[in-house]
Parts: sequence; C-alpha cells; structure tokens
Amino acid sequence: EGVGPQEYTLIKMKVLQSPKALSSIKTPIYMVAATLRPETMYGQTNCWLHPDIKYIAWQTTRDNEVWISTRRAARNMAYQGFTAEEGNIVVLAELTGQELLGVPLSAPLTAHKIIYTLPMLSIKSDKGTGVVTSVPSDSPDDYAALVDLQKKEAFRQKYGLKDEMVLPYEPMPIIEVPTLGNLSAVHAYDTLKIQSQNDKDKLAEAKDMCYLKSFYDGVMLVGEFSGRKIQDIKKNLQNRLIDAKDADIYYE
Ligand code: A2H
Repeated sequence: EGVGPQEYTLIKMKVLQSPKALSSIKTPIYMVAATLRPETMYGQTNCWLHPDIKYIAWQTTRDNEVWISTRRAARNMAYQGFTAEEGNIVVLAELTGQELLGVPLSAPLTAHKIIYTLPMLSIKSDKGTGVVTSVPSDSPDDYAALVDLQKKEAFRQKYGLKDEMVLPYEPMPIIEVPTLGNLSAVHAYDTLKIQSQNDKDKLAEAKDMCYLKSFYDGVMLVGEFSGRKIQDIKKNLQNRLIDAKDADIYYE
C-alpha cells in the first residue's frame, strides 16, 4: 500500500425492497460499494456482503439518503462531509450481512435492471465500505465467488437465496485486454484451474495476470467510451457517475 490515502469511487446501489429490519426507514436506502475500477460498472452482476460482518444504516446529507456500510467506513465519511455534524454518525439500524442478503438493488451502468446482494467470504471488514460490487468479467475474486454460488445449491440454500437471484447472472464482456480476451477474469480462472473463492494463492496469481494489464492496456467495449483506453477515460467516467449522483469519492 502507498503512503497517501487511497481514493475509492463509492458506487451507490439503490435498495428496491427493504429487508424487514429496515422497513421503518422511509427515505431512499443505498448500499455503497468502494471500487478502484469505476469503468467496470457496466459489468456488474451482483453486490457482495460478508454474512458475518456488521453493517449500519446511517443518515447522510446527500438528499436525505440512508447509506449502508461498515461503521468504520461511516465514521471515516463523517469526516469527509457526508454527515450533518462532522465526526458524528446518526445510526438508524445495525445488522449483519446475513440479514441483508437477497436484497434487490438497482445499480448504475449495468445492463441488469435488478441485481441482488449475495455472500462473499473474502470481504475484509477493515477495507472500503465492506460492500463490494461484483464484476465477474474482470475480477477473479468476483468470478470465483459467483461460480461457487452457481455450482452449489446448498450454498445458495444456506443463505436463503432463490435461484433467480444467482443463476441468470453471467459475466458480460465489457473490456478487451490484450492476450486475455474480453472476459479476462474468466480466462485467468480457467487457465489456472481455480476451484473456489478459497483458492487464495491461485487467485492472487490470477489477479497478477489481470489487473495491471487491464488497467494499462484494457480497451472499453461498451458504453459512451467504447473503443477508448481505460487509463484515458477512467476519470471521465468517474465524473459522469458523480454528476449523475450515482457515485461519490471516498478516501481512507
Ligand atoms: B474492485 P484495494 Cl473489476 N474486501 O472493484 C475485499 N475486497 C474489497 C473490499 C473489501 N472490504 N472493498 C473493495 N474490495 C475490492 C471492481 C474491481 C476491483 C475489478 C477489478 C479489480 C478490482 C469490482 N469488484 O480491485 O486493496 C474492490 O474490487 C483490484 C484490487 O484497496 C475494489 O475494487 O486495492 C478493490 O478490492 C480495492 O482493493
């Protein structure tokens, strides 16, 4: 990790139907995912939460919206102008990721009208917001976790997920990466014969294979910046998302 603070793009994913624990909240609720790759949002297929991590729903000053993140991230955001009183979070509910699974969301740029919150076991509680947006075409971690859920009915059942929340969602080609093709994460997963999201060493290798190459040589295949290099359009795309109130910037 570098010396300075890390800048994340916060992607806002609107809760379309509140889980019971949040039914008293009448203002719009968003899951906020921290990403380094806003240009991949065209390929979102779901949102990851860790079943055992605690999340809070808290009041922001952004159009009265309620956001869901870890308490740690909310505390940081309270010093970045997201709350009425600096340093103070107004907590409306606290719940585990498990209680928030299977929730339908609407997310920016993806072709899917509805995506669902699903469990991922490698999420860290001390990074970003604890909410991760899933782009299985370009992230080996995301692809491995999605395949695990698709292959194992028992895994879906354990978390009370319906098949239609998981099975129809396949990686979509959004970025062409030289030598890795248009589904770079799938290519790496297959080449390295990764078995599951627990295959830590091979997943680290897969990420080495994909990330730098995608960032420096990747070319957009979809959307407004189709045909352009990722590194040239990343900031533009981030600004578009922010202007549309679909995203914000968060530092930690
Ligand atoms: B990235 P860094 Cl397509 N636990 O977004 C585990 N992983 C987390 C996390 C947490 N608490 N918070 C964020 N992340 C993921 C997209 C993406 C990402 C693609 C390709 C690479 C990539 C879609 N998932 O990250 O440790 C998020 O996944 C490459 C590292 O701060 C976030 O960006 O460097 C990235 O890890 C932040 O990781």
